[in-house]
Amino acid sequence: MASPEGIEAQAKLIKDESRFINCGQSRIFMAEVHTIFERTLKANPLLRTDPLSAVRAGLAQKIQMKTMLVYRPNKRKPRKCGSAARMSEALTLHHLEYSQSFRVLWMLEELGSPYELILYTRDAKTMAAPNDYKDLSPLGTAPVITQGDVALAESSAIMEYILDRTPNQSLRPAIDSPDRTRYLFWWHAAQGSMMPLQLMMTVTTISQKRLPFFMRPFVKLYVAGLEALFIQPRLTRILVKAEADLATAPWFGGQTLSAADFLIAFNMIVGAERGMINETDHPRCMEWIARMRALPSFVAATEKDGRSSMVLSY
Ligand SMILES: N[C@@H](CCC(=O)N[C@@H](CS)C(=O)NCC(=O)O)C(=O)O
Repeated sequence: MASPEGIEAQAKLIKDESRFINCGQSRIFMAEVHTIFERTLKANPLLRTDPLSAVRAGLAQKIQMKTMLVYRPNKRKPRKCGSAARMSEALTLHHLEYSQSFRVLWMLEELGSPYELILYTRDAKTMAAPNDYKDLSPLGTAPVITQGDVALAESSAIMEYILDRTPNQSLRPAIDSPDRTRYLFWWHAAQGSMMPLQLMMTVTTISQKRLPFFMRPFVKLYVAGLEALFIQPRLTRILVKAEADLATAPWFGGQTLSAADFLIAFNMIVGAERGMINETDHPRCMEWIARMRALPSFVAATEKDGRSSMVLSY
């Protein structure tokens, strides 16, 4: 492990040599600097004795530093989605902390294909995405990716877009695969059925907290009724189905890890962290979460995200 002073010096070094990692005028995220250097040092001991000349020689590139990570976006605004991106243009994931863009980051790490990453922090007061993020995203929401002239929002659209452009990936079962129907079900149920219910829970919880105290008892009653009548029974059925399916095959998409697993992982991890999913009622979901978190791609994505959890606390 490098000392804090060493990391500072290395950060400066990277900044000075920014043409190699193409960070322009942006601030480099310290955690990433540390990671990059630990990896670089491991890959080439020359860096220990003569870091400056080693970086100058372009070794940072030689260790396949596929991801450039900057803290603020460049001011360049891509045009809205619609026109075709050239394959040669880099795909950039604009990642908002504690958001659904974590699932895209995670899948990109699993695929191992090159991408650029720009990190954004939420507005400290409203917890919304910052304005420069909202300007970039067609819906003003996270995730959003850009590639050439394309700016694309919606987690599942983004993931399909990436898979369509990744040769030889195995994250979607083939049309004639016995897993295909199950894959399609969970791919759509994650965003079409489960996430809206989770969002309702989030909205009701946050709004109760923000109400004047004298209104809380009435609203609490209303929300309890809404949860009991509508939200909870639907969520329960989804989780019963998830438990049943995970009893027959290890992944949501069937016998092999699929994009459906990366999509629904966000819902499941949020659910587990908020107590909606637990060991007693959902042991198979919990075991699946543990297996997902053990994937090297999760570790890599967490490192790049720089947060201990993808879940927003409120
Ligand atoms: N269905 C959309 C949902 C996007 C969404 O609601 N994103 C949240 C983060 S989890 C967001 O952008 N929040 C910040 C904001 O609305 O300003 C998707 O999957 O992309």
